[in-house]
Amino acid sequence: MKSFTVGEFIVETQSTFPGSSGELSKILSAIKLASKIVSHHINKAGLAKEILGSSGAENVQGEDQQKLDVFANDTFINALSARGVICGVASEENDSYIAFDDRVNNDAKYVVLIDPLDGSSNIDVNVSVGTIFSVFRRKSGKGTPVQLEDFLQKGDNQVASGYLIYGSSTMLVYTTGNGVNGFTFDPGIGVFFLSHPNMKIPENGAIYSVNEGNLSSFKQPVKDYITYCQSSNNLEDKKPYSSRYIGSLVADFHRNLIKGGIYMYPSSANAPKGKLRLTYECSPLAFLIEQAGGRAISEEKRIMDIVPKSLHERVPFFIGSKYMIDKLEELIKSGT
Ligand code: AHM
Ligand code: MG
Repeated sequence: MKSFTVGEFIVETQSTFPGSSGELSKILSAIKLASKIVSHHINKAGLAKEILGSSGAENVQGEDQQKLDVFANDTFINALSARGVICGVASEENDSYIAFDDRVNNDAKYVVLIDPLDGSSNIDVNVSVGTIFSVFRRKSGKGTPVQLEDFLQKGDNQVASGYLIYGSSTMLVYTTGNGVNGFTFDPGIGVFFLSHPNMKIPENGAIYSVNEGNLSSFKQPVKDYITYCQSSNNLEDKKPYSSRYIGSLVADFHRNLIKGGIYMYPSSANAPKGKLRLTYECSPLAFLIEQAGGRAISEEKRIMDIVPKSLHERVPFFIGSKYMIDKLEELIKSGT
């Protein structure tokens, strides 16, 4: 079988997008370049003390920014603006969106939303982290300054989404609405190769991923679902599910995508809307999981149906294998 690089794969599949102008390919190419730089930096983190630790600043949500958060944010934004293919970007690390107002960028039709380094508090302990991105067609007219409404679109409007996982190897996993494909980075050659074509999440799984430290303040149906996961009635072999929680969303998601499982970040007393951000984390992963045959909900609603009211809005988040989400939803709907 021919071993495709990301670039070759994009060219090969471009004909499946009617009216394709090559702009989306250039966006993916910018993301690919930035991810190689970030990946290289992350790999050096244990050796270079100037890379590790807090930058001393907080982001808009009052969370401590790591030095690598700032580095990854600048690297992705610079790579995206340099290509002249998007008119603006919104990042989890910035208060507001950035409008690229030079003429070339202003004529572009896409915007990007990005979480440049998710799970960055794990870097100091050598645990996998990730980058999550999503691409939308702008609503405002070409040639005019990008508007907030361009970024506040429901997940169903996504043109592409994906993530980078900086793990035992670095991988790019993305969708443009035609299935999900995964590419593994070969650091010797500096190229991503197609390693996981047409990824599908198993319809059922045996892994649940949730921060159980918050269990006492979850809503009753979620508590009941966790009890169900821990019971001996789940699988044909009558064993409880395994609990696996890294605390790094992309890593937990990636494992469950491959093996089958459910990831949950429910609402709790301290976090009435959960922790994760609809725009930068939940929507892009929801697009991916649906393309891979799974489901993503926020209690009663499908994630992809929710129109964000603000850039940094949080939602309770449940994502994974179809039958596992079905079971959770059944408990939520019956209001146990
Ligand atoms: P971040 O965007 O500030 O990195 O936070 C998101 C991370 C996710 O990667 C992870 O799943 C979650 O926060 C873990 O939160 P908790 O420590 O509350 O379980
Ligand atoms: Mg994040």
